[in-house]
Amino acid sequence: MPTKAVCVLNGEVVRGTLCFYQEGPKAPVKVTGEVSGLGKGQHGFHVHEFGDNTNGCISAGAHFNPLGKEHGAPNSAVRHVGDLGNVEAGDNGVAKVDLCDNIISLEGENNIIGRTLVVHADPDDLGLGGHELSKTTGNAGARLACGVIGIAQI
Ligand SMILES: [Cu+2]
Ligand SMILES: [Zn+2]
Repeated sequence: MPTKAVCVLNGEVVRGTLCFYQEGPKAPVKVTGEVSGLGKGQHGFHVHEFGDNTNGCISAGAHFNPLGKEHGAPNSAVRHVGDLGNVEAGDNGVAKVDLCDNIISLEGENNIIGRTLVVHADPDDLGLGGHELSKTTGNAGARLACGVIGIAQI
């Protein structure tokens, strides 16, 4: 059975809606949608551990990392489950998202439903920046907007 999930990102300026679609248990998850209100360029894009926005995006905790790995690029063998890399905004501040990921899932151990999607102020260096935060957060800076990933209507 295919599964669908949705996330509405809410920040002071940054907004967005993302859809998640998975054909079956072992299939990749397709992520599509749009984020607006961004500065031009790349912005870190991750699933964080908790679906908790009590004190804003900071309550979402660290990157979703059930296997205790280091931070990395989406296509790296070493990555957090929640590491989706970057989204890139154009001159108009809008990032179109259209990616497919083999690690996140909408069921099982890597299930992201009920966790928080975060868009950051800065680019995610994908673990390669040599900064003290590169191996934990990609040094992606402040959390501009976030939203809990929930089960979508069919
Ligand atoms: Cu993040
Ligand atoms: Zn990470």
